[in-house]
Amino acid sequence: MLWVESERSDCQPVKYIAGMTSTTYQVSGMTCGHCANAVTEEITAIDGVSTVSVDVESGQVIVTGEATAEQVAAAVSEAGYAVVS
Ligand SMILES: [Cu+2]
Repeated sequence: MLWVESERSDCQPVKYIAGMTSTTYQVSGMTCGHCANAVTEEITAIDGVSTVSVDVESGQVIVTGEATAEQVAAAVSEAGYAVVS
């Protein structure tokens, strides 16, 4: 019979690595790779942003880092597009 460790530990799954929270935004108006690049560049320029992932077809922009929704919306409109949600 196997002995199974049942002792409780303080270990917990790491859900959030500090500064690495990712948020998904819905952006309207992007139609091609150029649009995606423009949005990516503007959002990447925000302090605290680690990665930006843009899916042109779905309009989804996934931002990893500490940017606020306001900062992302401002960056997206700077690029010429709009955050829908
Ligand atoms: Cu385009």
